[in-house]
Amino acid sequence: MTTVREAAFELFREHGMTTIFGNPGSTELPMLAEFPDDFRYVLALQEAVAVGMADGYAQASGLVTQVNLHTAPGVGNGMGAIFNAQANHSPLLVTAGQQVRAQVTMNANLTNRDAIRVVHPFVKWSFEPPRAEEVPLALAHAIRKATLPPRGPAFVSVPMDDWTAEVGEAESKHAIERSVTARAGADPETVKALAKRIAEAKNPVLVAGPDIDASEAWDDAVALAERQKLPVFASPAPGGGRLGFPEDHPLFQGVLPPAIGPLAETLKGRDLILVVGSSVFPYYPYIPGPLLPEGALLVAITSDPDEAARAPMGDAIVADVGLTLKALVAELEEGNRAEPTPLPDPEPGEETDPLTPTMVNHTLAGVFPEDGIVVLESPSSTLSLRNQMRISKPGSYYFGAGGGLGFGLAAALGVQLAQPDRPVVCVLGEGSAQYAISGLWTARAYEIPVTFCVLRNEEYAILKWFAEIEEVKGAPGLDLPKVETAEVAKGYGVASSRVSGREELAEALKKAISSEAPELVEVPVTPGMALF
Ligand SMILES: Cc1ncc(C[n+]2csc(CCOP(=O)(O)OP(=O)(O)O)c2C)c(N)n1
Repeated sequence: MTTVREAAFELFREHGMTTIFGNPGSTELPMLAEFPDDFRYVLALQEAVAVGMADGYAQASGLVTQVNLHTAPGVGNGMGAIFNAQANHSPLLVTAGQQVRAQVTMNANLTNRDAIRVVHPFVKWSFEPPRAEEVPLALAHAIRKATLPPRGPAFVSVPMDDWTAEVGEAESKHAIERSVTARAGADPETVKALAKRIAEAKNPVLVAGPDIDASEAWDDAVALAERQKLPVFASPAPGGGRLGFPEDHPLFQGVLPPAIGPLAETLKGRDLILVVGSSVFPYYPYIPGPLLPEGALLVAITSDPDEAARAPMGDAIVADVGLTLKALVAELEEGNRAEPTPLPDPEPGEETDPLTPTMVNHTLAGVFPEDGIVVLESPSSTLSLRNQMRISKPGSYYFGAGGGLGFGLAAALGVQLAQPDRPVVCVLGEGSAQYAISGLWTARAYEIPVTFCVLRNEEYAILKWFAEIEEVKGAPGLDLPKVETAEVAKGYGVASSRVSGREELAEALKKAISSEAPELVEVPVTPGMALF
């Protein structure tokens, strides 16, 4: 006989889930008892940070990742980050403790009274096993749900007295040993038909989305674009949590605007729009217009049946992105279209005092290591960073596709833990940094050597920009004077500096990037949007 806890940890081991993120309470202690030596527990001081770290770790490692939360209030604190993980297609096993079974019906203190419903819209599956013996089976089920396409969070609530219950072989051994694979290619006839459409199109375009990166299919996307001389756009930035195509490639034409009208306008004159690994489209804000330019056909390849079903226009093929790209390349001959004009080199403009966000991103690009990774949450300068840095290696860019702030700082820690040999630079607006600021403590406590670059513009710049678009006048709460992020970092034990001028910034970034400890560099910048 073995206990639920022994069976669960064996199951986690089997799936490589030996890093667990969390914030514990009394209801979670029984799970953590006699914590095995081959596991590591990463403590966050607030649950949104625990979930955000797990999200970054899951995406950057490709492993389903557990985050353990404290019954109802812990789950509540983590909800915004669970929403983000769903948008990021991040495979998470979210677990939460529950009262002992004998006290659930009477709703004793800390009972998660409707545990299954609380997280419901943000997870793929939500469950509380009816018997302690079924906990390993439920965890195995959730792990599979999280990893099957589309990947995303799944939730299990575990009554705290379950962990010491005994389970027999029937409930544990088979659950642990099973494997389920789901990389399914598209129907060969469908691929042939699409290849023919591409070959015959006069002015086709490829839109590369985040799931190309998650499917490790950069080479296939490049092979397709090069073979058919397809101009390539990145899917709109708000939903583009990862990059699907090298942004310094001569065929790369930029990031699509995220609103309906401007997006269709950008693709004007195209007769075939092939969207790969993205929803169609992650629109925001609402700027109406035609969904497609006149005369254009759209075909999306996605592993997410929901993305295929909810798209307002175009055809869709639900299949593994990488396998389908490979199959398409095999069907296509060299195209002889004229290649598009490459994007001009990024221009940072003049050095100002304070620096523009564009100059900050340009300076970062100048000192950025070959194998560096950017985690970005600086809303008003997202496009500027993309343009100035032109990131061109897979697995090198993470951005919260859900739009819930707090992802950036937390996810950077998870990404760094998953990729310990690659330098991680986390670029944050000073407003965004505050949503997960206690993550700085985790960075210091676990010696996670992320470089945080915080842009201080003393405002919620992007909201002022939205206010203009929405014709909102006189809204309060959009200014952010005197948030001393560098000082706050010191309080958490993280070395920090406040710099001004290009040279000082470059030096500080170089030092922080090469340091084996986390460091934070705060740089005052001009207010307003930075689009280039
Ligand atoms: C959890 C959450 N709360 C609020 C928002 C709304 N919001 C979007 S951008 C933004 C301002 C971010 O400020 P900052 O990081 O300083 O970036 P800036 O716009 O100045 O570049 C806010 C509050 C959000 N996206 N997520």
